[in-house]
Amino acid sequence: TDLDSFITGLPKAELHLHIEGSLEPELMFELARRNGIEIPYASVEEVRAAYAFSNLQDFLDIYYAGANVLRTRRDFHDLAAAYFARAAADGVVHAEIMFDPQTHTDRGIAFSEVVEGLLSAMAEAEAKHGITSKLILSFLRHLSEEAAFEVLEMAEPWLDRIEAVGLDSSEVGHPPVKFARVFEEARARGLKLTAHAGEEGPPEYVYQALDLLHVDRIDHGNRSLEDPVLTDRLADMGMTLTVCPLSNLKLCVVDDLGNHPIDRMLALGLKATVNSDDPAYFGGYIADNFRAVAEARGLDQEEIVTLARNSFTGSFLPSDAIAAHL
Ligand code: ES4
Ligand code: ZN
Repeated sequence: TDLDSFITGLPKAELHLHIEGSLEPELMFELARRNGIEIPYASVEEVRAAYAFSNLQDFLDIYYAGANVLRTRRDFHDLAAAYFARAAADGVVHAEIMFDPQTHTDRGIAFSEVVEGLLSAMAEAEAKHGITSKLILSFLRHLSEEAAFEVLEMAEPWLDRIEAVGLDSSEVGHPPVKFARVFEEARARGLKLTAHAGEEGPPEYVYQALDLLHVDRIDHGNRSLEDPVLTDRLADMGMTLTVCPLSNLKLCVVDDLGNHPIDRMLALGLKATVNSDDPAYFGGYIADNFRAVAEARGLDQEEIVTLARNSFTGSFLPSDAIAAHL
């Protein structure tokens, strides 16, 4: 359709993507076979049928189990290569991808295997698809701050190839303040900062991400809208929110895409972007997210263009590269 080709043809940056969340069932089976691992599913259809979630934790349990098939540098390369090919087809020209090292190092996989596999796929994607990319090392917030410090130390030899740190996993009960010191350390090392906040957690967690973590971006941020003072502050400071519509639907952050706040966010002056989060689990890549929300909320071309433009101005690219994309 015209809307499809308009969305796909619009150059976009993806700012909120968990690479482990791009593991499609077909590749999960291939890696299980290659690595001699048993998985609790008989078919791709059975895997997809298991992807019905009523909240974030429901999803996380299945997402961490799925990641068990990822073992070698080649596996991480193949995972990311498949994502980049799919993203390129959707008109993504720049991607800032999160990875969860603790999901792998806690299973005995070396940090070097994970990061070298991802970096080689990133270099290949630039040559093959012209996609530029950056890595965001995300700490698992259900684990301790001490464990996060250990990851940062493990990452030391690669810090020149890691753009930012992030904070993900189970939000409620694990407020940003728990990671204030490790974020301070990351900032001192010149890393950019982002954190999931206000996905399931209250507006208070968004305040903490701003005031205690000093983040450069907020991942999700939906629940900020419950607090008009916070909403005004985010708008005034030009804070980028990396919103993920199909994720919001699948994790019951919104009950229906017809009630998704994406256009209300723009109308309130918030710098919202559209992203895919965990596309293999939530039913779509970035163009699917744009299309779903454009149809459900009746977005006009100007709103769609604003969302795409925000993805570049909200990226961690240097200002000359941002200008070249606008
Ligand atoms: C995640 Cl949607 C979401 N929220 C929090 N943590 C995550 N890790 C992967 N996807
Ligand atoms: Zn996320």
